[in-house]
Amino acid sequence: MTTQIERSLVLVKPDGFARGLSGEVLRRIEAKGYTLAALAVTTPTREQLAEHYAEHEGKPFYEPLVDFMSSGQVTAVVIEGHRCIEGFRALAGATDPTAALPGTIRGDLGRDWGKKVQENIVHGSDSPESAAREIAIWFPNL
Ligand code: IDP
Ligand code: MG
Repeated sequence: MTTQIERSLVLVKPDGFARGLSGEVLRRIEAKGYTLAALAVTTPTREQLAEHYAEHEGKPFYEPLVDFMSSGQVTAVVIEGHRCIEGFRALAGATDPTAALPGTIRGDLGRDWGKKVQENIVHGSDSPESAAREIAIWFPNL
């Protein structure tokens, strides 16, 4: 019997990419012990983002979120390791960077800029189902 090693989709969002924080995010992922299965720098299309953020369609921050996420380059990463979905969410910290605890990516590196959407450095899948769906969007050939 083979054990399925868990995978998660991580994005260094345009704010993090523009600030040169891709390396710092990758450093924390690798220091935690997860491995990298795929890596790409890309400027997301609105179509890609509509798929990726389908669950948020209709929410007040949805349009600002798509505007923000399509505003520049991102680093897209597939990480691997047992319970890496939960583990990366813990590394990332709370969605609101002001509330995110020091020690987390968002808590250490992010802040509120008074915009309609929280710019919070990273995305991480929140369940195995989301991870499979999101990995297919960003890495269709994986
Ligand atoms: P997550 O990224 O922590 O999983 P989600 O609820 O999936 O958070 O929201 C997706 C993204 O939308 C967040 O990372 C953040 O950039 C933005 N966002 C979520 N909730 C709000 C909000 O209440 N106000 C502004 N932006 C938000
Ligand atoms: Mg989410």
